[in-house]
Amino acid sequence: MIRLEQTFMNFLLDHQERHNRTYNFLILMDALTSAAKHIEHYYLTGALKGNLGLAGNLNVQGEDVMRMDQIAQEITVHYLRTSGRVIHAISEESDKVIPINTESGRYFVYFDPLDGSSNVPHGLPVGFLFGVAKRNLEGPEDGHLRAGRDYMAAGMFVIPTGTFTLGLKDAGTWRFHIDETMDFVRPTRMILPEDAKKWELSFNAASRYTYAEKVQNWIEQNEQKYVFRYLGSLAADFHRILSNGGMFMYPAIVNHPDPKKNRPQGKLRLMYEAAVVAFMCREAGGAAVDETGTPILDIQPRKPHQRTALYVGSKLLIEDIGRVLSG
Ligand code: AFP
Repeated sequence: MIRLEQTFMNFLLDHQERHNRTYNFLILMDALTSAAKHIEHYYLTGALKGNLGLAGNLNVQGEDVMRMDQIAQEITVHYLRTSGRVIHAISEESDKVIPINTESGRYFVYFDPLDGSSNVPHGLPVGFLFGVAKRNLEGPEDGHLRAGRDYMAAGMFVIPTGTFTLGLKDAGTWRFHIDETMDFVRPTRMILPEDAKKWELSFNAASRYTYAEKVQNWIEQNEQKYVFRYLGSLAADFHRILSNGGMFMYPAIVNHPDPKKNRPQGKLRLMYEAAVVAFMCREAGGAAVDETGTPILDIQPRKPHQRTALYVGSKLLIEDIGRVLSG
């Protein structure tokens, strides 16, 4: 007997019906999964087609744009537009807020279509991360800069591994795998394991002496209890933490020998990186804080590309580091 699985769309349909919701979110998710499959296809054949190199320009953050970043951006905006459900989008690849269906759109989408660019030339895992918030349907629009606690869903595709993880507000975090027909299937509820045996720490170890002293001390006192893993691609590193437990961190850089390289605000972007993983983590029983110990999901963004430090993972570890950070 072959084993056939429930599809993502079927799972979501069931979810929407159980909660008496419209099908609009389903249409949006169809657009996002279609975009991810399309990007995955380009990524898999990228080395052959010369798509894994630089595009020759800088992005809004002043970083080199890869050819794949542009392809992923074009694909995602196309699918969001044709869904007819998105009012505005914020993307790491676009300086300005992207107007999509400004009259009839219903959702705000915050995304990074290809995060982890140092992995691109090697064809190794990158992430397509996104958060979704709903527009105010009654009365005037109340703005597109939403805190993570106001997201209704947040998810990530780890490309090109065929895995998709989605957090649904008050309904858990679920993982899906791509099947032979390119459908995402087999909903599996993700709960961070309480047993610390497999817990991992994930951070850029080469940067540890640039962190605040209290963070360095915490690492020194705790690192030997855990396994260390780091890929340099948030989606891929967080994917492991969700399965095994532990903590991913990208602390503020405050002690760099070259002060110009300090990043007191952190490196990661709040709206389409930190809040996305923080949302999935909360729905899986975990937590996330910034450099002051403030919950990531409570931070009200003041601008689209705002940065933050990030500590995300198993609740006990986040509470522990949170005490150190806020102390
Ligand atoms: P890039 O896309 O510039 O490689 O950044 C990826 C990222 O935003 C995130 O996915 C990683 O966790 C983190 O930065 C890696 O940063 P370091 O290279 O400084 O470790």
